Amino acid sequence: MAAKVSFRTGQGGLPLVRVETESSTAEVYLHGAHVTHFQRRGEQPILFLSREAVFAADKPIRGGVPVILPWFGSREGKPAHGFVRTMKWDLLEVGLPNDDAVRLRFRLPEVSESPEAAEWPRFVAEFEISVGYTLEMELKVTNVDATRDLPLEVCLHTYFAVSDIAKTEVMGLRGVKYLDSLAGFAMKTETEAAIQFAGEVDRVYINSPETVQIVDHGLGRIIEVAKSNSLSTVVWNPWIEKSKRLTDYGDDEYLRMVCVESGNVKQNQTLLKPGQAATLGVAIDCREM
Ligand code: TA6
Repeated sequence: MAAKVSFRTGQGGLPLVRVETESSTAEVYLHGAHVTHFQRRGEQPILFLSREAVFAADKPIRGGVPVILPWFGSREGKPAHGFVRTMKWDLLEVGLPNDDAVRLRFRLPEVSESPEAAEWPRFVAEFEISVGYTLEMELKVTNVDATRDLPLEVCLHTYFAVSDIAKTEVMGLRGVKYLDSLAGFAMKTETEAAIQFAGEVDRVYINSPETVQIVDHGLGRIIEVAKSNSLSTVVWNPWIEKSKRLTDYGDDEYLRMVCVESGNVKQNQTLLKPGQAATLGVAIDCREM
């Protein structure tokens, strides 16, 4: 079958782009240039989307791939994880390089009406998504301010679907230093070859450029998260108590997801001089065990 791209009205009346290729389907909302769905034909979805996710112009979507910039995490009096994930991005280009791939290129309008954007050095962002047998994403941020340097944290905050968190392991981070968000961002070192989950985990691994694997023993599959120009990896599962506190997230949904996020945050943040750009790439693949 030839690849197909269609434009639809999604949840909350928000516009989305639906992609259908020979091997997969995907959906991307213009709101936040937010990938909410990626699934290979005949397989379980690879991305997790909360059944309680809110689709509204002023709210981030819970699940999929939130695009996080220009800062990561919470900041006093500001929206957590920056302001671009609730902005409407423009779809600039749709490409069909072959029968089994579709390329979408989004651009963030240069200035947002949000007060946070106005005070920030001017920047533009472009987000290219390639949908096929794999899901590949590339986020480019350029400092277009005349004079000011742009302090930049960037992250593709990807929510992955798993069969059962108790049968899930994250591999590839042994020996890597991380900030433990649950211990006041204390610096620790990962000792496990396979990270398992028996409670909330919220860790920012720094200087971690390597590919990370999500081993799903329940589904008998391994999701591979390969990165380019990304030194930070965030691993997060909210577990029970935090799940209950999140209004856009089912109390039991921690059982079927894990976030493995790719970016440059905390000690890996960058400073872009006027005219400089930074590009972050993530490629998501999946194979049977
Ligand atoms: O990436 C981990 C994290 O920073 C967690 O601390 C948790 O806050 C999560 O992001 C979700 O953040 P959000 O603002 O989307 O609710």
